[in-house]
Amino acid sequence: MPASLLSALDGTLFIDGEFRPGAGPRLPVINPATGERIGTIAAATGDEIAAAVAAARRAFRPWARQVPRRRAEALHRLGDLIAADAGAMARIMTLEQGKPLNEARGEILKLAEACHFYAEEATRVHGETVPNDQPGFRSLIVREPVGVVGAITPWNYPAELVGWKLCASLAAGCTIIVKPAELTPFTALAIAAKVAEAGIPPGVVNVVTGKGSVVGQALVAHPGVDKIAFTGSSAVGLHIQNTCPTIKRLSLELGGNCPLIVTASADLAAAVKGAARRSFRNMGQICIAINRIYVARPLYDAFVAALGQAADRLVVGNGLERPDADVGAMASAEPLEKTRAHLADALAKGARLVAGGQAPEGAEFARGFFFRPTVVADCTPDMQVMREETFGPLVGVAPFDTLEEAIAAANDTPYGLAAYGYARDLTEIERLSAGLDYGNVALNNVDAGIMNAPYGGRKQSGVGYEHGREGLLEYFNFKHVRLHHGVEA
Ligand code: TAP
Repeated sequence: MPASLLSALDGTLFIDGEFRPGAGPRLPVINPATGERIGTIAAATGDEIAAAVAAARRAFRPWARQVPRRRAEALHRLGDLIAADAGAMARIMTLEQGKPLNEARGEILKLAEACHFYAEEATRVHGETVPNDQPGFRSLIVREPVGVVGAITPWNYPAELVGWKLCASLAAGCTIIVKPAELTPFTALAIAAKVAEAGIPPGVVNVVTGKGSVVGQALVAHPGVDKIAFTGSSAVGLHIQNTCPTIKRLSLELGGNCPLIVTASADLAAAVKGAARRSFRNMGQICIAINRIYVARPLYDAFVAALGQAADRLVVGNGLERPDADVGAMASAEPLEKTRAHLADALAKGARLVAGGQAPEGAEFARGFFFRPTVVADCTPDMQVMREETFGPLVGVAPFDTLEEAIAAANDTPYGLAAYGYARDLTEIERLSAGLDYGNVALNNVDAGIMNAPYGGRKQSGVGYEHGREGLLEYFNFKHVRLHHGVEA
């Protein structure tokens, strides 16, 4: 099934409700677990990008005028179709991204959930009436969709990060042009196939492929795009902000360097379990991955030993052949090289290798981008792993003596996406929740994002929110309608 679906999507763009062969040069898409080419994408040309924007503009007013209930029904249909085909869509994701099949399937099912969540939210968009100082007036605050959205997405969660933008756009009455990452385009095209199947009108959703610096940048520059919804690195997010030639709405979900603090009162076993999950899931290629861990000195040695053992127990495998592996291949050579570089830097500066540190052995790993989950201890603040986003399966650990010191170290970064804490003492819990300068703080758990609460970063981790009512509001303009009706009673 995926082989035929993949060949049907090969080299296509989804514009104005139909798949068309791209006119531009072809770029290869590689299976990161084997190095094999799985297909090609077409680099969208200027004319094709213009056609996608024109289609989205044409579709905008009719879509925005549909009653919310109709848009909600379309999103529910989309969610049902995606969930029904989760197996085939997951195989496409594993083939292009490397994550184990079971995890890819979980991501597809979460995309389906996002469709249903935003379908429900679509019918609950309310306005406000605001009191006036003078009698005979009424002020209405009305929410109107922003217009045409350009969505630029990364490769680590190829379905969800497209889906959050697509579902919120459609619920709000916006239309959208998606530019997925060059590494993982087929998941986005497979979502477009479901959009067509769901009977969503032509032009409401469009997918154009190609290099971000060309195709993504063209969406940023295009006067017909009203909002850019971007998820990716802080460097590219800043570039987009700096190069946007006209005023347009921007939401930027960017990189992180996320700390975990384990206090003296913590449940050690729970903290180790949480640390292993959030440091290494998806091979650490998560914006909210734990990069660095600060542990209260009385627990330090036991924590480091247990985390090393937990990392060693994780099963690395080819995600298609080992659907239940804990982690698969990394998505490309680049994050693997960065992981190796951060590891070498830490070891050169005196860190102690506790687990991992190399690629797994065996012929099955020879041609893919594999690496063992890696723990380094006795880290110091000057090490890259403690300062920069690794975006790979490497975590640094350091001891602390006072909670103030740990919170200060945790906050001493340009990033502000997510932070974690384990503590049982109520005072410590309150100090962590108030003191951590992050958009998401998870205490005694490591799942910082849930669908119905806002998810966004501070500082260099971005502006704007996804998820929750706040995420949907990002796709609206507010209009103040001040009416003089003259009735003074
Ligand atoms: P980036 O290199 O920033 O790429 C993200 C997207 O931007 C890709 O589609 C890329 O296209 C495109 N792009 C590149 N240059 C562009 C330009 N000049 N103009 C417009 N678009 C451009 O990030 P990545 O390596 O794919 O993803 C990893 C990063 O994403 C990490 O920093 C991670 O923390 C962050 N991330 C953040 C979040 C949230 S919610 N905050 C979630 C996931 C990931 P091509 O790849 O096709 O060139």
